[in-house]
Amino acid sequence: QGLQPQTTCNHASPGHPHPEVAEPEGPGTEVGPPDNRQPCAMWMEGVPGTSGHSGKQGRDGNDGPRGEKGDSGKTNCTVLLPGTSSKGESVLSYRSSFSVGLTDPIPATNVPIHFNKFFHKEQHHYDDVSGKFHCSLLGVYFFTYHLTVYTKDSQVSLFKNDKPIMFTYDQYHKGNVDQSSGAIILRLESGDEVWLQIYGDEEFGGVYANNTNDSIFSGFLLIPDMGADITNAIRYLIYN
Ligand SMILES: [Ca+2]
Repeated sequence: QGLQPQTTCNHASPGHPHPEVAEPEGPGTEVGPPDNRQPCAMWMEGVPGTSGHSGKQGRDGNDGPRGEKGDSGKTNCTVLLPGTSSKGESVLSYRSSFSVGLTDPIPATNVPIHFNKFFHKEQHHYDDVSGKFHCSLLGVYFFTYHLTVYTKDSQVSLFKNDKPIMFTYDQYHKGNVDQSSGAIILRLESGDEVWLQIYGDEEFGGVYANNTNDSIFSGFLLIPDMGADITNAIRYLIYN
């Protein structure tokens, strides 16, 4: 009595290797309902199914571990140059320019003309005490002047370090107001000085100025030579 051993395969074809399977013991034997499934039909693999659709994109992952602390950044370089003003100009402020004038005629000859009217003197490289432009930044400079001449002739020279570089002569004509002008490009080293002065006796001192007639001397750094001055600045810092 009871359930007989179940077979896993109802196939009864000849040669089927199920020797251990026992035959039913006759009528009345309770056997389960016939199972028509044939999991091992013909002993051949089935055709693979088609691939499924791609799944939805997953959510973002969790944050990763904290990274190691980085190195400190370098400090911005602001090297102070020797010979610069007390305001402490740095190589990053590479500027030099001035424009000065006169309020009155110049009586003195053979000495620097002291310009006493200031249109622009931001860096104070024009020294109103000596009347000379003082070069603090190595480079190529442009200088220009426009002078009013009145009552007598004018002969003016532009000096560089006690040597006249160029001359401008105006012959005054009675009853007129003349002008005399000049311009020059010079390469200057740090410490060089440039100025204007009457060249000759009083008879050449016709440089004039009043409320409506200006005499002006201007200059500016045209091409800074930054490489050499940076080298000088570093040398200055090392040996001072
Ligand atoms: Ca003239």
